[in-house]
Amino acid sequence: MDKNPPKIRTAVCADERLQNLKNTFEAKYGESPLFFAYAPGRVNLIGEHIDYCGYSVLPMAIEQNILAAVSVNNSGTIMLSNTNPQYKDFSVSCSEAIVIDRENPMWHYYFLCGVKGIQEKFGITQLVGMSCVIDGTVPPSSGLSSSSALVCCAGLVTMEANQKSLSKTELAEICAKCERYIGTEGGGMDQSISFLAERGTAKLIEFQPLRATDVKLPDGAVFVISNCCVEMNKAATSDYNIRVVECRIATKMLARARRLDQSKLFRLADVQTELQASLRQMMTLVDEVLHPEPYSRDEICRELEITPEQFSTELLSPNTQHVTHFKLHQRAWHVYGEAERVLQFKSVCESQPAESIRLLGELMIHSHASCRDLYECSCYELDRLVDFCLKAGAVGSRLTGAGWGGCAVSMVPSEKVETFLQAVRKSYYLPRGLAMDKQSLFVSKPGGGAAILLEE
Ligand code: ADP
Ligand code: NG1
Repeated sequence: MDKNPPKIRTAVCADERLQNLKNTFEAKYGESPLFFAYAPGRVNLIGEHIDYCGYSVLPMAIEQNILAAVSVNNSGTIMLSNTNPQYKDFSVSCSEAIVIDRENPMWHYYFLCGVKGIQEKFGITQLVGMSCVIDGTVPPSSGLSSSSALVCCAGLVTMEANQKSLSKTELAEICAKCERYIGTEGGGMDQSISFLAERGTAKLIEFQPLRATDVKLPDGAVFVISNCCVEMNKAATSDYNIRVVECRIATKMLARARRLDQSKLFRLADVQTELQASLRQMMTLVDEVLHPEPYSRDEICRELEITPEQFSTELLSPNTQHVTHFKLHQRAWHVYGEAERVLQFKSVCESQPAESIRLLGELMIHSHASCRDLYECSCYELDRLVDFCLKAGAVGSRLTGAGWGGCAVSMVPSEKVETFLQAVRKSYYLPRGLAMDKQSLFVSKPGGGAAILLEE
């Protein structure tokens, strides 16, 4: 396979959105931008809530992205503005330490996460001043990774403005780490696909070491994204981190039951690696060791032989200190089952049997059921939407991204797309009076990864 990976720097192409952004930039700062940069959102086809457990996921980039126009200035200040008036102007001195307020996850803090990531990577004491205008088309808080697209775009912009150079893999790793400053203990899928995506192909993303492998999707079907229009902001709520914590505790409980050194194991994948077991065997182990009733703090402390203080400081995160009960069996069962479905999905795409589309659809349906019933990361509207998508002709449909709202991704035979879109409009959007624009119901093809655009 002789394939040249796309370059991170490319020439600017004339484009209406870029021109509008350039005009906004000039009106705001009285000068032209030096360069543009963008980072895409993503849709995860399968593999939900398993990246932070160490398991591979299978996303593709979408066309919607975060685009920035940037110039370097001598003001010693980072100035941020946004084409969406909902996101207010912000500026910060380059000589101040970057502080990210987790209690109040405003838009500019996501940008500052990216700045901080690059600053730390290179130990930069004085960042250059930058003037930026941001324009985003990824629907926010909808499971399509608008936040990571913003963090990745900010990381890329900061690297370029400070005349540093990094590979896409390094950028992905830095941005996965620095987005956690906002408080969400994410697993790295979003930043990885935002940088490593290539037009025309979905990717299997593996972690430690980070790798992205092409996955050829079958001909004859397309992926349609539909937004249930319930927004869920991860950083402003604790649901996401509660799941991360439950998986961490389940890891320790399984490790202890098999006499492994629990202090060294943090992710469910670590236990599997130590035991050299199959995913099926791990599910049997979950059944043997964990009970389905929620665990209290006392019970966990007793089983793990740790003090309540150790429990709070070593296992919980700042925004999960209030949680009293933890569902360990359900969460671990979902993770191992979903990890297996990712491998099956990839294997069907590789071997492309006659029944590929039906098989992939079934995996998506099982994935959604597991997210809904075991991981409890769906919501009423999203479940309704998934049901309507299946009734409208999708062979598979499931929530995508963190969940608790946001988008579903459906696999639809190509010849049924038009009737599918009509039926979903009629059954979900019209009765609820919801807008049906490019943000809420659209066909998505695998898009390319983040890039810096320079004028020739
Ligand atoms: P997602 O699932 O889309 O990543 P999150 O709730 O994690 O959702 O992040 C959404 C947050 O990202 C928004 O509340 C906002 O702070 C930021 N964000 C998203 N899109 C933009 C944008 N176009 N401009 C500025 N900030 C944005
Ligand atoms: P979104 O959908 O962007 O909120 C989140 C995490 C991912 C992954 C998915 C669930 C971040 C930045 N992203 O994605 O790492 O765990 O949920 O599969 O935390």
